[in-house]
Amino acid sequence: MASDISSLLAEDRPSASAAKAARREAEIAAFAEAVLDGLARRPRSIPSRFLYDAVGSTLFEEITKLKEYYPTRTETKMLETFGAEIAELAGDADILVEFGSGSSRKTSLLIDALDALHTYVPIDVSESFLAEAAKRLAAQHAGLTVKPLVGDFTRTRTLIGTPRGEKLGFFSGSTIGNLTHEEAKAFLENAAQLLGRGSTFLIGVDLKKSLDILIPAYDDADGVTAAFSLNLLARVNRELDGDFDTTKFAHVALYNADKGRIEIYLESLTDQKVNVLGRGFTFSKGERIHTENSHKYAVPEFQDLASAAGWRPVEAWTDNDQLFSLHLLRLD
Ligand code: AVJ
Repeated sequence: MASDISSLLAEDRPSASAAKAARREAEIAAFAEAVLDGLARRPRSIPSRFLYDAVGSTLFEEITKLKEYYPTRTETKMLETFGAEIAELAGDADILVEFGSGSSRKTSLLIDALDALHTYVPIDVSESFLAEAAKRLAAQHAGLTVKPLVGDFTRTRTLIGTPRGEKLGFFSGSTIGNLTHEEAKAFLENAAQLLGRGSTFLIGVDLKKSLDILIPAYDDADGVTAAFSLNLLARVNRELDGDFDTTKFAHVALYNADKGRIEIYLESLTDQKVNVLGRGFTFSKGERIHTENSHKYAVPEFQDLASAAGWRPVEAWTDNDQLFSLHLLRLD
């Protein structure tokens, strides 16, 4: 098993570290383009995927432990409760393909429930996260072959190096909520290509609910979510020679009922000018940068979207408080 993940762990190999440096450089260039572009546009926006650098990923881990943030703990509990049922409906899946190597706790619960499983393929852009997750899961599940794939799972077109067999896809945490309906449909179509006919797909999707629950989940009392958002500006300062004063921006989370989504913004608290890579950007007081969407779906709404992308809804589970849903889809 060690040999399966060794390519990721061999950071001392010159070719591996050169490739890693090249990837890091490409990621900074992509960040630069997104920021310069996004700040020049109206309304201003920066894609949410840039929230997850090392600091952002650590802060997101903290978010998942907040009392206000129900999705992670609810979904974990649902995997405990419905694991056996999910495994039964997923047939004898022997390969688990995870989109974004999420919390290994959730993945572990699913792996435990799947008797015939022999291979686990996590796909993630973050090489270090991937190596960590791969190592932990390989250690926890004797006999499981782990074959990590570095890449953007919305763009991954083939599962290189993956053996033949019945595949189960797993996309947890309502990460699909970051995508617009159109993007989510394109993602589901791409996943269908990747997983192939006869495969099944388990997706965690956050439900529409009362704003009394929803808003605090994205604007907690301790300000952890605010710190997570503001880290995007700190990242600009770190990587793009920016001079954002993070005390002069506020985290704003609101629910757009028309679009069925939480929208997150960074709002300028004053008239100010900010420099990024030698370019000046002026903000007037109250002006916002859109940084994230988190779409919420009623069960039939998500089933319609999945069907439009070619997947057949097999089963949908919800928790007793109707906070979160797990959808099992099949590609006939
Ligand atoms: C990682 C996209 C699932 O939308 O709930 C949480 C991101 N942002 N708090 C979500 C997030 C602020 C999270 N997802």
